[in-house]
Amino acid sequence: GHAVVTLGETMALARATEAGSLRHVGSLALGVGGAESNVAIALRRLGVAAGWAGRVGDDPLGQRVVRELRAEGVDVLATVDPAAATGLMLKERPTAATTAVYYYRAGSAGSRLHPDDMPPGWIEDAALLHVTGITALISPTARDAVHAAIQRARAAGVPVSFDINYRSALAPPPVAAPVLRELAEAADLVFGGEDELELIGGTDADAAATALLAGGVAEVIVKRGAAGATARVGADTVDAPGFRIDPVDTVGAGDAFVAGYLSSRLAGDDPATALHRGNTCGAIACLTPGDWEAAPTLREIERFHRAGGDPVQ
Ligand code: KDG
Repeated sequence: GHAVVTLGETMALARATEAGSLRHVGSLALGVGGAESNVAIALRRLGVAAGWAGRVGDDPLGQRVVRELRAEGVDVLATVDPAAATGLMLKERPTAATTAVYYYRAGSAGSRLHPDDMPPGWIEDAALLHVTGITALISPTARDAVHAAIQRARAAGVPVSFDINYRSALAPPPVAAPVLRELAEAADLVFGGEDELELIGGTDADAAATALLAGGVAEVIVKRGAAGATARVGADTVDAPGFRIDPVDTVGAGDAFVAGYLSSRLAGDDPATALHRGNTCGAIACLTPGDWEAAPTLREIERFHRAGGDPVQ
């Protein structure tokens, strides 16, 4: 079986190759992206078997999604949905240092994900299920699929990892908060930024983490980007610094962080070691354009640290 299984929407991704408004830029580079498949690919780079389930349209972009994920060694369970097109995401660089994202995914094939898309055994035989809040907010059937996946994992004793991954374009905070909170409460590991934890916890990130831990979540990992990350595990709090880099594209860094952390914990490492790997993967993922292309292998991690990989103190 797979070590890690995940489900979600992977879209075609058209990225502006120069800075400027999409009103004016002349060219786009084509690729694919999706938070869950980004994690699956990043896990594969780290030597962890990973499976991804999702829907694609009966179109060339859907074929591109499937080919790309398979080329990265992800075990792809794709349902080809003839009733809708593969979703699209446009990435703009309004200025050299900023990124903006536009979705063309309403009613997409990926958003038509359904609980029946995952056959018996697919989740039950995994070492871990990873889901995100994105999938829960793209459609009612996709939300059902996430809930069904979590229930099946729990029934089979498979640990569940949940990355809050709030995307404001998908639902306003009052709509998203209860949906994301319910999923977090059902997970064993919860990843989120401070804003995201605050969104689901009502007060501040720390109080939200404390409430999740009191409710039975085993680990809450607070992602702080360049500032590093904190793991709350039981009564322990472990902080780890980020690394000094010149970021080119930060989209997808959180996914690489999650893959780094999970791969390390699945290998039996302690939270401090897992945070160090997660932070390293997140930093390296920012060094080239693309949501997942720069996700590192273990050898690239080693090279990054040998080259100086400077923690931010
Ligand atoms: O985490 C990166 C993702 O946000 C990106 O790859 C696209 O899945 C995506 C989304 O919904 O924004």
